[in-house]
Amino acid sequence: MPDTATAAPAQTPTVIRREDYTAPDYAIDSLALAFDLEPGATRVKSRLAVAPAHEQGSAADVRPLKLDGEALKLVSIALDGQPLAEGRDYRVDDSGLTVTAPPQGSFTLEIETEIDPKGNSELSGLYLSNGIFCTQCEAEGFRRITYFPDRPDVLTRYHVTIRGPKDSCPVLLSNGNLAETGELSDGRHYAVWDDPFPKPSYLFALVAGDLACHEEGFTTHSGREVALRIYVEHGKESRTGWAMDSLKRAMRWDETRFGLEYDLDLFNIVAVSDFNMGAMENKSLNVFNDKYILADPDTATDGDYAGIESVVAHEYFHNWTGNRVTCRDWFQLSLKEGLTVFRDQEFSSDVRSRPVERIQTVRALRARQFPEDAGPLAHPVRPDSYIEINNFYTPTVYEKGAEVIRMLHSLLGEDGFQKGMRLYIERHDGQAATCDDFVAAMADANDVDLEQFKRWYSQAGTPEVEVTGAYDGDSGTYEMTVRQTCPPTPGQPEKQPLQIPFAVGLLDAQGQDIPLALEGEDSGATSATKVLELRESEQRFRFPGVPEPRALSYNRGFSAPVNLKSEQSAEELAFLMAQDSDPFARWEAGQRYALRLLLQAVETLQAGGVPEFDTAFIDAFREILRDPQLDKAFAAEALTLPGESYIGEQMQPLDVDAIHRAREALRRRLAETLTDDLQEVYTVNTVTEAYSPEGEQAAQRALRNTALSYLSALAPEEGAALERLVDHYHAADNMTDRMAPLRLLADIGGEAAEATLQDFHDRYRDNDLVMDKWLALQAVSARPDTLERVKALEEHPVFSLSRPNKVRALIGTFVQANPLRYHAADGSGYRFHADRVLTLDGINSQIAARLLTPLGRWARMGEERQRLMKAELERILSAPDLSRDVYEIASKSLE
Ligand code: 0A1
Ligand code: ZN
Repeated sequence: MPDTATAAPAQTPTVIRREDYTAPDYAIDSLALAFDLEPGATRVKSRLAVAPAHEQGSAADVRPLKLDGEALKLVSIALDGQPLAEGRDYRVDDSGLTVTAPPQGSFTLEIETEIDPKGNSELSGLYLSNGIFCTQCEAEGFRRITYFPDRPDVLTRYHVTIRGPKDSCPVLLSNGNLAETGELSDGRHYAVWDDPFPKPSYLFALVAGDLACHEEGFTTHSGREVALRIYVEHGKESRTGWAMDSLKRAMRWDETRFGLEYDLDLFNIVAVSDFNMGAMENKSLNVFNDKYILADPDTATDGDYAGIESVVAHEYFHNWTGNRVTCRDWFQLSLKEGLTVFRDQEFSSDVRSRPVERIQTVRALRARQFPEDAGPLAHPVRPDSYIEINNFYTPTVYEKGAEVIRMLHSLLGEDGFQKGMRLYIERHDGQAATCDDFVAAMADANDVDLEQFKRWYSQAGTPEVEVTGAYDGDSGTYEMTVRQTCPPTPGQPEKQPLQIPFAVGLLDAQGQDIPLALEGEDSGATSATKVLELRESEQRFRFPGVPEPRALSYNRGFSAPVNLKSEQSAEELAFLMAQDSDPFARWEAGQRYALRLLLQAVETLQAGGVPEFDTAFIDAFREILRDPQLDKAFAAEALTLPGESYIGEQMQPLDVDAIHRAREALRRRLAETLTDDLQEVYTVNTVTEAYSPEGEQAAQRALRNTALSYLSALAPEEGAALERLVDHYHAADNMTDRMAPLRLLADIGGEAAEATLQDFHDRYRDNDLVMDKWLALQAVSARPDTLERVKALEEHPVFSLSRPNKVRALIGTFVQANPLRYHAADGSGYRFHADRVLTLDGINSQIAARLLTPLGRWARMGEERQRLMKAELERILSAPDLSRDVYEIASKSLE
């Protein structure tokens, strides 16, 4: 609990528990909705066909009908045509409306509400984004549109009429098929949409506005002609090509790899500029943040293109994993999210470089999910309780959830996994299912026992795996001892051993894989990589008939989301960096080696010394720079040092200044020693052909810009380095090459940097998404005056606290991605952070709560910073009218 000195909110918010789940009392078989759109006062009429879902032997068994509702004005309510009276027939409170004594059997309920899309700054329910009406109903936004059982296990057929002004809303969209359109008086018109698939309320969507449309077609495997339409604000339509292309490739891939085909004749995407998240999978009407649709070479980086490809695919894949089979309750969120992230990762791996995708996934997992699992907000992939479900759209539910699915895939193999998928869909199509249902389908289809595996869903924390090995020369046997532990997390002091697929390999002196078979296994079963199945706290594995290995390679391909505790010598790491046949493990060896050097350098700096770095490490870097065979995208990853936040995770207490100085020192040392090689790589990787966001040329850009980054470590003393950055910027014909030097310049500062930043601003001042980049690269700058600059940028006309992309770009980047300046010793970063969270909470509580999480990591800091951070959390908690969202994060952060 929070410190007793802090005032709890007037009413402590209710905790919702998974174990309290009960099935709904009523089914809503169909819902007719009619919207009369007005920005400040939209009328919503609904007609619900209600059927009891509980035993009603007699009238005495009839239960009250509870409907959720929030921020609604009730206009009228009638049951089977008879108006109901408040007090006598129903009551309304802050959380909804209850029909106290409904009749026995089925009945019809008609409700009219009034809502205020224009005043809806929470961006949940029906709101206006730059003049466009749009909805966001996941998780619990539908209750801000009308009274309804707003829970995912109530599946209903929707019939939606939208009436609106023709001039400002020529486009009227909802889910399913367009059934009818027509003219009305007073310059208004209407459209009627019918969705044949019963769905939960969180998948409802409505969009109305003046939008441009990019249309193409797709023929499914079985011959269905699907119209694909991407709607955007006028003037943005030329930037929709890549998203359309990605959508088609995703549709084809899902047919080929998963055997899953699209099920309607129309698939719509709408991109809006104000959106709380990345995108949303509403049935046949996906709504997207502009950021994940719009791209052209001049305004989007290679990374942006990759992000669009994967988010478009992700939302499309939800049609089966999320929509056709949905979640029984929100504790099962990872059922759809973990699985769909796994699917989008597989898509990216199949269409791009699998090793590079894996490396990037693991980098992101370590940057976001591992810290969450090690902090006060740690929770299982399937949480046990929540106060506000919006706080659980987390890296754990999404990314660790995807790792859990990936481990099932490793254990069962592609064929076994696909068998499990088919059974899962066959059993649960049209239903609201649970994580247990999914695992049961995988187990039954493959006739295996996955009981222990299920602990991955219930146990929080990142497991630690330690491997020790010994070679017995007499018998030619290598014996590996593997131990697993898991640190305690909030509410879970004791942990049970997990079932872990742990991929290992042994390398001989020439760097060749030694073929491996476990003792007792058929020698025909040898393979270069052996996936060990860990189940106990400690296990031994014996590999007979092998020569003495030179190096041990483990957790190949990152087969399990664990931390490795084993010590390997610097020499062994250097060897693996050069030789490991598993590209992930090869990259990982470099990261571990770098991490070791950086942590040593931190200690040296703290003791007032000058850090030195192994020449073996620098030599290994040189080898990578000189290796013409190496995939360039892989080389770029291998040459990138662990980030400051990740280094900080390995250290207690965290010393942000020393980490920054150590990392800069290593960068500089590498740049000074390898200048010629870096220059060579920089020169030969100049791309001359016309821009394409992928393939060899994107790899070349990644490698060239990595070289540029090292060479910039020679600035500012070496004028040529600074000049190179400015030249690179001006020579660029695409955003990737413009952003790379600008990011470096923003760190260096000075006249050249200011002039280039100004040039960028002037060039792109009218492009909303590019201005987000401009804000972010100033917020992440290592310069000492960054906080002042961030505050000044809040005054820039492009910035607004009610626009999530702006808040994320400027404030989010500062508090999440700039540890050096955020953790300023005087606490100014923390004070600024808490001030903004408090202001934002009155505007958009979801965004406020998500922004708040870095303050919760106080336990990693030294004493004084801990005190400062906790004081800010307490200040937040004692503020009046705190939202449930912020209350939950702030109170848990202080526990
Ligand atoms: N289901 C979406 C993510 C999403 C979640 C919540 C939202 O509003 C609170 C919006 C989108 C996805 O996984 O893409
Ligand atoms: Zn999703």
